[in-house]
Amino acid sequence: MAELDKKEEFASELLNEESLDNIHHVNNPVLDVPAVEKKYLGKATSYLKDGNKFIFTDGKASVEIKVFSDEIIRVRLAPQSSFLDDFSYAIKKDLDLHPISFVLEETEEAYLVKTSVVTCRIQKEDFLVSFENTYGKVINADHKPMHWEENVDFGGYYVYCTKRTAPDEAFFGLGDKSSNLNLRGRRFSNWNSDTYGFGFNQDPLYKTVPFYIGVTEGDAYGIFFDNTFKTYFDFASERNDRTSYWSEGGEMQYYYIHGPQMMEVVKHYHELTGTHFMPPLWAIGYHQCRWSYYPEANVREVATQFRKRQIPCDAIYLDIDYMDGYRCFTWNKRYFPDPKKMIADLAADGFKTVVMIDPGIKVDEDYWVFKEGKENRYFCRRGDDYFMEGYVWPGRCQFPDYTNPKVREWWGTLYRGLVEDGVAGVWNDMNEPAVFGRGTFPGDVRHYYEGFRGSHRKAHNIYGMQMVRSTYDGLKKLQRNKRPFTITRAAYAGTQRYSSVWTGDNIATWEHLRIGTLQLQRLSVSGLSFCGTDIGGFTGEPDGELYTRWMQFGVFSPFMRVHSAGDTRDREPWSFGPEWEAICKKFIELRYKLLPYIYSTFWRQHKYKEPILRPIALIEQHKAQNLLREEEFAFGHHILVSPVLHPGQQSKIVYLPEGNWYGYFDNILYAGGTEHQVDTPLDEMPIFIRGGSVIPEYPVMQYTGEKNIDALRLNIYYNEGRQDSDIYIDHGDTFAYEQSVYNEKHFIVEGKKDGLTVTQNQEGLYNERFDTYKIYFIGLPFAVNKIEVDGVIINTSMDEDNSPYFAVEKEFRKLTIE
Ligand code: MIG
Repeated sequence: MAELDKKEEFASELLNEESLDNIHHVNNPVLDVPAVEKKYLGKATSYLKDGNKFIFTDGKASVEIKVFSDEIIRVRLAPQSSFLDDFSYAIKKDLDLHPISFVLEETEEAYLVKTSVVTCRIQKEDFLVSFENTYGKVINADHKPMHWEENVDFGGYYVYCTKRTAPDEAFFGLGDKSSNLNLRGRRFSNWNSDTYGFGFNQDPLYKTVPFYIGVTEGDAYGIFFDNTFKTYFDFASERNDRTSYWSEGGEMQYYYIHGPQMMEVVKHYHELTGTHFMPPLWAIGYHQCRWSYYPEANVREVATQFRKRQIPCDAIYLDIDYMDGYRCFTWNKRYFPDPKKMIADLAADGFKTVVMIDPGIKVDEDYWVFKEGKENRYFCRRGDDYFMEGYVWPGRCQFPDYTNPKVREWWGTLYRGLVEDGVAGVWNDMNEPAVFGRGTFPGDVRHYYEGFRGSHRKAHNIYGMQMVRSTYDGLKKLQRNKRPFTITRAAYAGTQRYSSVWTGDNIATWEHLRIGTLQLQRLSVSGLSFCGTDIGGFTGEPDGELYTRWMQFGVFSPFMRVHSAGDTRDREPWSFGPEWEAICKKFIELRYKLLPYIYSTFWRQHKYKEPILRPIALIEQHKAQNLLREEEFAFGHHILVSPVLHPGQQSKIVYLPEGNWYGYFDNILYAGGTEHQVDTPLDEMPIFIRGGSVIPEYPVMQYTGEKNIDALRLNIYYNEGRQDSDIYIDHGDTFAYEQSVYNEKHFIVEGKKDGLTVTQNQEGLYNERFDTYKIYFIGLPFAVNKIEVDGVIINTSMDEDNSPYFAVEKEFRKLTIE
């Protein structure tokens, strides 16, 4: 088998190094297999219609075009005309997509599959597939016909698609890549890998999301190449005028997603792959992690310090050392003699406990998890039926086959003890899967793959996703329908339905802070919105300044957690001395003030499929320079930030999208659509609020739910013109929101030179505990004479800080101020 591994390695090296047109690795004598040539589709000669599918053939091979909706069209290729089973782990089960209208037209040269917004053209002569909008503008087109090559070693085909690339075309998405936002000019591969201390442009990393967005001449479209084998993407890197994607197996199967807005493309991608459920409110608070906090006294001390120093924190993590010899679902009783008591005490003090669970199960006949797994044949086996064994933290291990629903069910139940102990969330690591020494499983390992079966070559990239899916399902049952909190390192497209993600073992350097800002923006537009980096850097040691600047970025990371490797200096917010502590505290407090806004932004993600972090390109794709901007980004619709990425930086240039923006700290008004130079003192970062926004704010709390809100503060930023805002509130913990038990408030703010109106309407069945809003107006360009709420004139109130506000009943419909 070692030889086979080597061959595979060699083949992939060749794929990386050789010209795309010369990938005849099968002709290479070292690989010692017969020569096979690339085959291309011939002439499209006839077609069949079957519901919303059309099957075109050249006499030998077939291409299926399926209309999922007016904007989403899937293309599949079957070299011998027999399509593979139509099954995908990425696509959500309860797909609710229907085309409004579609027709097939045939001309002398082409077949045209038309929906109300896009035409898919299949050129008869050469079988080239292209997509054009209703004005006849070609948005995306094959450069060559789809092609393939027989895989003599494993069966099946290497499959290829090559598209034309416009001179101005820019590329976004692809999940977890540590490269510039615009991917043009680079080649990537997808093979989930444990990449400790990865670098800029290192590839592949931990996750696989074979979905990208192209933007040319202001028009955006998406391609989702739903193939779980090792896949490759070349964005005009090898040849300036073409973009290719290919795979080492499986089917050429991709979804074309019509824009023309990038935001629409991302939304449609979410229609296929789902969104993240509403996280429990505590999951978006501040989290403290370390490899590892132990023994118990150490965990308690960290918690005590947070409360003593009045730095908010909602969760503490236990990394692998809490286990007994790294056996999953056990406790090291020497370090944690009474975990239930410890967790209960922490909970009483407002801390949730999150624990790590890895896939490797120690081979140990006295360990019940191993015994159950062995007896029930739950562990993965090699091609010839021997167990898949490999070394990880516990020593010699076997690994559950999470692609089997029975195994997932079993794995889910294993969390019972931890849940009974009071554990609130689970962190799944090493699920690329990672194996010491050899990297991962050999290719011959077999997987059940939902009954469709396959080797590890096919299951590798979805292994981690299925693991965390099983964790999610198990927790959901055990916690009686409370919202689970899960986090995973490995992922495939669609993992957002089960988990949040973090970017793995980064490094405590300024460069890595910058890489993190790129990764999180990219993950967000690739469907994995609930994402974060190890704040401060996992390996290596930050100084106070880097740590603090990273904490500032952390406030605007959807997932906010400090984590670090154990052999490095302490990383608690107070570890760098009082000056840094004060700034970190201020920023963690800011996170807690913004919680209702952040929570509402998660709702916009869950319900309306809008990514949480939004690159400037996503906001304003029509301006060519914006396709290269990557330091500033929006956090939801109303806040724009630009993290400080250099030591000693005194000021930076920030581009603000069109509209008006207010500096968060000084309420200074900035005109959008242009760049501004702004100061960046250490205790501030550039944060801007969109004019016309309604931003809800909570008082600072030490943990979510610490205080009842008796009046909700709303900051309303004046703007001339109209702006919409939403606020989402529920009780923060169950799935009752699926039955409309929530409150969604819509505000419309309309400003004129001498007045402002705010209208509100609400939906949902949840009734919050508070009755009033405390409304603060920011940036009013006129002196207030009169404020009228639903026809009644009201007076100004003064708060403790002597700032004027208006106390308004939460049910108000219309407020005018002049
Ligand atoms: O081989 O559990 O990325 O967050 O602290 C290292 C120990 C295993 C890698 C994870 C990291 C975690 C560490 N893990």
